[in-house]
Amino acid sequence: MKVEAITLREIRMPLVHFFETSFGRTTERNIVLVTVHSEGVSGWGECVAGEDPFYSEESFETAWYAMVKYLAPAVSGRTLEHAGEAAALFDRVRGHRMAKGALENALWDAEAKQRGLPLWKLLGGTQREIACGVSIGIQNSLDQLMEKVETELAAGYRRMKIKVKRGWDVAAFERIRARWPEILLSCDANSAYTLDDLALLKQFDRYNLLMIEQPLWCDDLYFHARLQKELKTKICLDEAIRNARDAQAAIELGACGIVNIKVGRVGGFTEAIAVHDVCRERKIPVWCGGMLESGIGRAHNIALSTLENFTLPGDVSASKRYWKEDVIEPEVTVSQQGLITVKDEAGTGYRVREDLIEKLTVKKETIQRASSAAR
Ligand code: OSB
Ligand code: MG
Repeated sequence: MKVEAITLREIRMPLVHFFETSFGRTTERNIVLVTVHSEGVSGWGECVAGEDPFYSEESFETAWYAMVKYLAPAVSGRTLEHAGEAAALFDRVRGHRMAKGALENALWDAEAKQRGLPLWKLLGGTQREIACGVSIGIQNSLDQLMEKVETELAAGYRRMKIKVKRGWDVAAFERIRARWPEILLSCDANSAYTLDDLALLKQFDRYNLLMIEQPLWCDDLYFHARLQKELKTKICLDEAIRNARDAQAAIELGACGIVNIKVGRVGGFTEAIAVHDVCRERKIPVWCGGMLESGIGRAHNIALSTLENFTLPGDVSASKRYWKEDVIEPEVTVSQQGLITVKDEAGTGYRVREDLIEKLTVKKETIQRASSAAR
C-alpha cells in the first residue's frame, strides 16, 4: 500500500442533545478526520480527541499539530505491507495516541478496501452482530434522566450506563432501580471520586451494577486495586488503560474485572487488538467504548466490536442519538433487539458522504511528502 497523500480536515457538528460528564458539557463536536490516499482508494479515520484536554491530555488541536508535524510525514510517501506497520513508525512520538489512532485506522480502512475485505474480517473479528448499550450523560434533573432511560430501553438498548459524580449517583440509582429492578445498569465516573469517598462508593454495591467505570484518577491502577478489594461491584477501567501493558498490569494487580477498549485511547487498531488479546487470555471481558464519534469512528467501533472477547454491550449506538445528519450512508441503526448487524462489503460497509463533509469542513490540509523533520 503506497501512501500517496494524507488529507486532514476539521469538521464541526452540533450534537442533537448536550452530553455531560463529570468533567463538563459538550454541545458541539470539533472532529479531525483523516483521509489516506493510496492506489486509487481513500481510507478514512476519525480522531476521537475532544474539544478540550479534559478526558485525556489530547484535544482536536493537539492532534492536528501531532499529525501535521510528525505523524503524517512519518507515513506519507512510504509503501507499507500492512496498516499495522504504522504503529512502529509513530513510536518515537510519545503519547498523542488519539492522533496516532486516527491515522493508523485510516490506513486499515484503505487496506481493507484494497484487499476487498470487510474491515471487521481484516481485524480478525468473528461476531456478526454487535450488542449495543447507551451512555446517558448527567441531566438537568432526575426526572429528565428517567425519561432518557425509558426512551433508550424502548429503543431496545441492552445496557444503560449513567454518568455519575458526587451529588449525581446514589439518588439516580435509587430512582432507576425502583422502576427497573432487573435491567443491566452501570455507571461511569470519569475519575470523579477519590479514596476519601470509600463509604459513598460502597453504597453503589446496593444497586446490582454491572460495573463502576473509572471511579478514581485517570492515570491510576494501584488505588483502583485497593478500591476493588473493598467493593463487590466490578471496576471497569477506561482512561487508565493506555496500552496492552497497562491492561496486563491492571489485571495482575486486581484493579478491574472488566476493560473498556476505545481504539483512539490506545492509539489505533493494532494496540486495541493487543489489549483485547491480553484480556481474553486472562478471561477479563471487554466492551467497546464511545467518544461521541461521527459515523466514521462509529463504523470503526462496530468493526472492532466483532472480536471474540467483546462479550458485553458497548457504547456503540445509533447515529440519530448524536446527529441530525451523519457523515456516512446509510447511518448506523440499531435493531429493536439492541443489535447492529455488521456489513459484508469491503471496508466498513458504510459510504463516506464527502459532499456533506466538505460543507462541515472549517480547516483542511494535505500532506504530500515526508518532511525532513520526521526522518
Ligand atoms: O468515558 O466513556 C466515556 C464520551 C466522551 C468522553 C468520554 C466518555 C464518553 C462517553 C460517550 O461515555 C459514549 C458515547 O459515545 O455514546
Ligand atoms: Mg468512560
